Amino acid sequence: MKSISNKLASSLLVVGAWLGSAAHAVQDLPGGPAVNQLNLHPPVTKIAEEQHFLHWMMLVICTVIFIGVFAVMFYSIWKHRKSRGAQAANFHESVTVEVVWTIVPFIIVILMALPATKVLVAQKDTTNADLTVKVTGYQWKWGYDYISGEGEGLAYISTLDSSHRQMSDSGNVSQAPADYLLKVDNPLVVPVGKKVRVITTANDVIHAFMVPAFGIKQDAIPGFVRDTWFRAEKVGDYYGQCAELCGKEHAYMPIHVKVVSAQDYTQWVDAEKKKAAAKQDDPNKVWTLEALLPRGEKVYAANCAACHQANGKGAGPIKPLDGSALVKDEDHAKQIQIVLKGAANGAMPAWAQLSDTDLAAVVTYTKNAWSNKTGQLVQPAEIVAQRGK
Ligand code: HEC
Ligand SMILES: [Cu+2]
Repeated sequence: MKSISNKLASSLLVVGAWLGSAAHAVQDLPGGPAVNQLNLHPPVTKIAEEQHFLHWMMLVICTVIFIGVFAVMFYSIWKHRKSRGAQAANFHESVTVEVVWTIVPFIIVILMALPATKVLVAQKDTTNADLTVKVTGYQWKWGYDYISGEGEGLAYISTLDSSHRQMSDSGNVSQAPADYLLKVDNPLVVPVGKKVRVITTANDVIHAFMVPAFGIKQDAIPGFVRDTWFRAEKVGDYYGQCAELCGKEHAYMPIHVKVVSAQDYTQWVDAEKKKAAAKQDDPNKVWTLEALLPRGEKVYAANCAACHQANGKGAGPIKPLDGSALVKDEDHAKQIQIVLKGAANGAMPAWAQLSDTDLAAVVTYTKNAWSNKTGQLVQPAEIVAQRGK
């Protein structure tokens, strides 16, 4: 089956390559999409391998039946045509024919359903996981929380690299790298050979967590939890995307899963734990403007620039922050409330999931960036006070 599928896929690829040869030199991304790719992604889990087998087995069976049925049909039409004086046979009920055309399709269906059911049941078996990660879909980023197993307690947000977003906006993709629009700041890191249970949910609208190389795709629904699992068998980088239309930035919420060796995973967990401890900002800490601004600039680039632009000018219904009376106001409450709760029915999203210090930093940044040189400083304590309101 493998060799048939590979041959078929590669001959289709030749046609694809010929069609696409005029395009500029994009490269394959190992673990992600390939140029002129027609076959499924190379499988990295047993489940994905089984899915490949099912896909090609069904396709071959259906093709054989299709060719067989149509060959008999066209041959009969041609052979028994009127101009040759064909006489229609005149008989009713043939027990033999009826038994045969009931039993043969029944056997075929069973042959297809048995292995498919086996895989389906295996896909749904999320028990005995070594590691459980909760994946939360946000408009438009992913949140990863390590719920149990090694790394328990780690939690972070994964967002598309802002330089890729800018490249997309500019329309100039001649220099696009192989991981164009798939590069994120914080990939999901998991150990090789371990069963990882993924619990999906969402914060706003329905998203879907999909990694083709693992053969997984699971809706992430607000107010519900769903789960799926994978056991990656090869170290490497694997890519996917949100697979449920979730709004205007749907195309910009990629998934990057980094599969590493057990030792590397332990090292990564230790490093992340240390980083998290160091970052554990004290919301009562009193910051200086110089210390808070660079942090605010980073938070702004990662979360706000996609809409408000790096230059703070906004666009269309997205209000400019540069020169905004609200942003420059001495009274910080209104601006903090908009940032915490969103505005215009979510057109301006709520950012309550960011930490107090990150929020204080980004509000402070917008109050001092561009032409807004107000010199105003917002402390994390002010964010804490506004959260309850
Ligand atoms: C998805 C697009 C989007 C993102 C991302 C976004 N905003 Fe907004 N923002 C808007 C829109 C749209 C408005 C206008 C809302 C309205 O009409 O009242 C707005 C308004 C605002 C306002 C009020 C401006 C005024 O003059 O009334 C502030 C302050 C603001 N955003 C801050 C931020 C900050 C800080 C971030 C990042 C943490 C951010 N925004 C991220 C879309 C966005
Ligand atoms: Cu989505």
